[in-house]
Amino acid sequence: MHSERETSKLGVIERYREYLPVNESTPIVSLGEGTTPLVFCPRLSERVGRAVFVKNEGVNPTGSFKDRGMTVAVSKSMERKAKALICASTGNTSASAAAYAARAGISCAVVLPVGKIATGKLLQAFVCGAKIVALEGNFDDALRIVRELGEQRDLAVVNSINPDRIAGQKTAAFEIIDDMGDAPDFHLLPVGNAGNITAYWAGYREYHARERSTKLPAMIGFQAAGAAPIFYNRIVEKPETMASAIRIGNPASWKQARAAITESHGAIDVVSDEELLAAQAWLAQHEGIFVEPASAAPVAGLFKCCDSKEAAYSFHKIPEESQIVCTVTGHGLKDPDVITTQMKELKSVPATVNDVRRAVGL
Ligand code: AN7
Repeated sequence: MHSERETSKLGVIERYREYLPVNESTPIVSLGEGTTPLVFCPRLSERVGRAVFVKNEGVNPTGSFKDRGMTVAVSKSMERKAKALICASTGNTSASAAAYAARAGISCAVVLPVGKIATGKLLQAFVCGAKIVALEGNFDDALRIVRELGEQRDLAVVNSINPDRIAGQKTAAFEIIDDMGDAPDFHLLPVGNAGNITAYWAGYREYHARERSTKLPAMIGFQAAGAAPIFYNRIVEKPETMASAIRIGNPASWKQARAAITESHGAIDVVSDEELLAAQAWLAQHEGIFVEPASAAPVAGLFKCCDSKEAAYSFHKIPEESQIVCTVTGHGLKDPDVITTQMKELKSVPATVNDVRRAVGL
């Protein structure tokens, strides 16, 4: 049986076709990405004294926001009859590229910094049949090499330097406006290679220009303290953070991120690894949303704005009636090792009601 639509849920290309660089002859490669929940978070809102919503991108088909851009980048690559896909990645891009390549029936190579990819992401690339290259270098080295290979050979580079990726990712801003009826006042998100902050700002501006929203949010990005080139305004040669997704020292969309921050009257700030882990645990325990460490950055950042006078965007600039959206970019299950190290060993109990009652302690 062949149905007109490939999935029961509209993918972002079908939902936002008129805003995307596709035409009749573009073969659509979709896994039903996008249309992710915008979750009002009552306890988070109470803690910071403002209405906070979480845009949960971890529920995309491969568990991260990358799928929005990948459906467009892979569809366009198929239209251009590319021979194969290639990307550098800190993990999520490779998981997404591998899945969409499998869906399209095209081969895919992923170049990854050796030993620095979260387990779940590596498994995803492997199981989808991608050719995995473990590079003796960091993400920035991987991206440099992939760029060169893309120029030399007939390979479609599906990193966010590919404008089709940014075009797809801007649909997240459209969804937020469609759900809320207008843009929020503040939009907080993690920043690594800076493609996503660029894409959101493009999306917000585009909907605003088409009069789908009256407001434009202030864009506030958060980098890991040990990998914060935009915050410190210099390349970081050896970026370090346990949030491996954003372990990036020389972001490709650096200038565009700066423009988004300046034009939106936003800010860029840093959060420490301890703050990331604390925010990850807090969000899981108080709102039931389990995200990977990098994705906890906007929540950690929100707490910093709230609690610290040193924050780049302290709360006196965020009026109490403000609406705040935090994008959480990837699912917590992608990086189980971070949590496993925090877990105590489980002691077993005999299989009797009394033993279980005692162990439950309720
Ligand atoms: C969970 O997969 O760069 O600022 O190669 O996986 O758009 O780079 C991932 C980045 C945030 C940062 N959160 O987004 C890759 C990669 C998660 C991520 C980011 C990434 P950008």
